[in-house]
Amino acid sequence: MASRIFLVLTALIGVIACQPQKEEINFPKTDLSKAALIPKPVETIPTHSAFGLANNTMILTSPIDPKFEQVGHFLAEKIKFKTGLNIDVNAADGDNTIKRYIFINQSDSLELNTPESYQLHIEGDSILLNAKTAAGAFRGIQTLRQLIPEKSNDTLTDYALWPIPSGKIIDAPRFEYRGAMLDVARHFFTVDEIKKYIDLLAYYKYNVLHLHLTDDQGWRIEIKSWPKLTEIGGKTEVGGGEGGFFTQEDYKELIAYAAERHITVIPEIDMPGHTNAASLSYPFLNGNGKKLKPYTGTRVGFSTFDARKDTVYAFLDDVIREVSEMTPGPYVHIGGDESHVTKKLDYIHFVEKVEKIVEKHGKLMIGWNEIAQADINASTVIQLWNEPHNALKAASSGSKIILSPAKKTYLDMKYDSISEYGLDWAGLIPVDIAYNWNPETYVETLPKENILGIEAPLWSETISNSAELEYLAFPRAIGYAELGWSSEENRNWEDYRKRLAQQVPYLKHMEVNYYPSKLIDWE
Ligand code: TNX
Repeated sequence: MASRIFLVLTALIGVIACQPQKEEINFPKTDLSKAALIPKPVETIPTHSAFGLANNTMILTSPIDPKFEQVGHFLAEKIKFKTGLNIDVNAADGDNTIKRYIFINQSDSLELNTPESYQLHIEGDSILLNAKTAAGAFRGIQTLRQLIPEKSNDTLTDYALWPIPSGKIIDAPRFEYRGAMLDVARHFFTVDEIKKYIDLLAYYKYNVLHLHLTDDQGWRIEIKSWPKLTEIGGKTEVGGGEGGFFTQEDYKELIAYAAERHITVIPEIDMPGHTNAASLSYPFLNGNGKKLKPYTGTRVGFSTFDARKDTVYAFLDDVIREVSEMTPGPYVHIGGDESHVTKKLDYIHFVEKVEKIVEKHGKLMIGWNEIAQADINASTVIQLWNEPHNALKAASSGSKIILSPAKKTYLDMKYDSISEYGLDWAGLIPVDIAYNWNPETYVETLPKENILGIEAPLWSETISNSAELEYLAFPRAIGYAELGWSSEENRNWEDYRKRLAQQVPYLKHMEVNYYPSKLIDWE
C-alpha cells in the first residue's frame, strides 16, 4: 500500500514538475468523426483541432495496475512501428523537452460500464485514455493507433509532427465474445504465423482466439502423459505434408503473446468424431471398428472414440487436465461436431461424461451445436454453425450461444467463383454478405440475452501458410470485428466499405496478403 501511494505521488510530482511547455500550433481543421476507424466507436465528438504526436510526447500510465504500464509500452512500440518515433513510457521526471502527454488512466467512472469500455479525450497538449481495466485501455490504444496519420506534417513546426484529430470518443463493445478460430489440424501453422494473426486480430479489437488443435488429419498439442498423440498423430496433414505440433512450451508462448494483447486462447480437442489421428496413436480409443490408417484427405464424419470404454474417459481426463493446466482462460472446447458414426445414445453419454471431466478441471465447456442433443449444463456454451434448433434448445435451458453460422461467418468459404482458396459447401461469402447481417436477429427466436458473441472460423483444408490464411481471412475478418464490436445503428455497408478501403496502408505495412475484392474501392 505504502509503495502504491509513493508511486502515485511520484507520478503526480512528475507531471507537475515537467508541466508541458505550452506551444501554439495552428493545425488545419480536423474532423474526428470522419476518421476511418474499424470497428466504429459508439460515439465520436469532434473538436476540430489536433494533438501533435512527436518525439516530445511522453506516455504516462496509471501506477495502480502494472498491466496499464504494459499497455503503455505496447502503444510506444506501435507508435515506433508506424512513425519511427521513440516515445518514453513513465520516464524519469525533469525532462523539460517533453511538451505533450498521453495518459493511460485507470478509472472507476460509472460511464465505463463494461470491462472493455474506454473513453478517449484528445486535446491540444494531452490525450487522456480512461478505462476501468487494462483490457479496456488496450482496446482504446487500438483506436489511437488508427488515428495516427500515415505521414507526418513537417511544415507546422520545426520538427516532424503527426496530428491526431481532437475530440472525444466514447466506446464499448456490443458483445463480450469476439472470436476468430484457426484450424491448425488440417494444416499445421507455426507459432510465428499464429502470432502474426493474433497481432492483426488485436488491432481490430478481437478478444478470443479459438485453436482447433485436433482432427482426423493431425493432433497438434503435446500431451506429456500420452506422448504418441504427437509422435504419431502429429506427423500428418491434409495433402501428405509433414504436419507438426506445439510443444507445451510453444503453446504457453502463444497464450502469453495473446494475453499481452488481451486475447483469450480457447483450446479445442475435437471429439468423439474427428479423432482418427488420436486413435491411430492409441488404437484402444477407436470406436468405428475399422482398421486405422493415417488420413490426409478432407472427408469428415468417419471416425469416433469408443464412448463405452472407461479407458477412453481415463485418457480424456489426462488430456483435459493437461490442456486445462496450460490454459488460463475459462473455456475448453470439446468439438462434438459431425460424429456421424457414433450411435446417438453413445454420443449423448459421451458429451455428458466429458462435460463432467471439463468441470472437474475447473473449466467451462464449449461445443459445436450438436452437443445440445445431450443434457448439458446452463454454464456450457454452444457454438452455432449449422443447426439453429439445437442452439435454441440449449438457450431454453440457459446456455449462452456463440454465433458462427457457416453461411455468414465461415472464413474458409470462397469469396466468389474465382477465389483461389477455400471451399463452397455453405455458399460463396463475398465481403458484403459477410458484413451485412445482424447477429441478434439471425436466429429470430433466440433471445438477445443468450448471445455471448460471434466467432469467425477458418478451417484449413485448402490453406497451409500465412499468405493463404490471410487471403481468406482478410478483409472479411475486419468486417466480423465490426459486427462483434459496433452497435447495429453504427453499422452501414456504404460507410464501412469506405473505411475498409482506408485499411490498405496498415495491411501493406503488416504485409498482409488480403483479397482485393472488387466490391471495395481500395486506396
Ligand atoms: C465443417 S463446421 C466442419 C469442419 C470442416 C468445415 C469446412 C464444423 C463444426 N465442422 O470439420 O473443416 O466444415 O468448412
